Amino acid sequence: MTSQLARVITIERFILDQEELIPEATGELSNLLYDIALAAKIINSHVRMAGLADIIGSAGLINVQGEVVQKLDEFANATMKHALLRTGRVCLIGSEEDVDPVPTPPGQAAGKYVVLYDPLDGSSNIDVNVSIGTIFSVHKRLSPDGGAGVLADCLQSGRDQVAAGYVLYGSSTMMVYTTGQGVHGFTYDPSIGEFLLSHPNITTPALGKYYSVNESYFPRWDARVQSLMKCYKGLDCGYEPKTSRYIGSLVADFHRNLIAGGVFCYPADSKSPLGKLRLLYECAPLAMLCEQAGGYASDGHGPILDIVPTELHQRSPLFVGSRDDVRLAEEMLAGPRP
Ligand code: P6P
Repeated sequence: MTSQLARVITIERFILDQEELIPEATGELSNLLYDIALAAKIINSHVRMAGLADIIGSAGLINVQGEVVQKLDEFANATMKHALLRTGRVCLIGSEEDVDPVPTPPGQAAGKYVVLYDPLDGSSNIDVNVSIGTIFSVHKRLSPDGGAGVLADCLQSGRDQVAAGYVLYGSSTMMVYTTGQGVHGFTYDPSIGEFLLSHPNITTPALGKYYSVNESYFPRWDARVQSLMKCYKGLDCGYEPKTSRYIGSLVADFHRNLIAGGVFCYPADSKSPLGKLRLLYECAPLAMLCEQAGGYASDGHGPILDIVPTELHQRSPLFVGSRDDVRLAEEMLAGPRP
């Protein structure tokens, strides 16, 4: 039994081991990651109950006031805020669910970190029981220590993130994160309420087997994007054909491609000139994770991580995943219009 226990590494233990590798670490980032892991456990418990809410509620088995019937993405947003804004580690959060950044409450100590997140991406998939996810990005504040943070603290390039990660509420619940020392995945064991190390040092193949895109937008794409997708299918350019896999839930599509190799594309199109996905709390954190795993993330012309944002909710086209597959996208989009 002892040997088995010795092999079980909780996310808390792993974060602490990682912290010990950095002499100047104060432990604040470690505690911030614990806070996010706790929020993930709470969100997970409600996501797992979502399908039963009406049944449980109508049976009067639990009080359906407040949380259970509250929209899950609003609940996830409230849970992340509660986990982050009262700890003294964070001075500001930016959420997909809030128009403006949310500072620490008056009288509450403001810390040195800023957290940007999508609390429950793909929440429209909940009703059909498709995997969904939470995505987060962590920066150090630029404004002077002490008071609450300001918008400028959010508008930093992805290259300056100190941590990034996601929680995937899938067939199992996983938390995957990086602090710049590789990408590590943890699977939730509900029997003990812990995230356990299951995927240390994730790396993604240079050439992937999958391509992920919403093919129904083909008529809206620039001709060069149309040509790129034909290449991924193995048509017209001698490229090894890929298998199409598109769940329509960003974290689920990204995670499959990260592990198995592949490229996820959300190009600009005639209706969405900057695509649909948000730079600060979707594209940038996934770009950091992907590059840490040996992949690459581009807006079609250059690294996602080099884009300096000007707005909290700005969008960006996204090509992310296996390095060579994303580089092909840049080559094809740089070429002359066919
Ligand atoms: P489309 C879900 O609504 C989401 O934000 C991402 O999770 C997903 O990758 C994308 O939108 C799907 O968008 O236009 O293909 O439905």
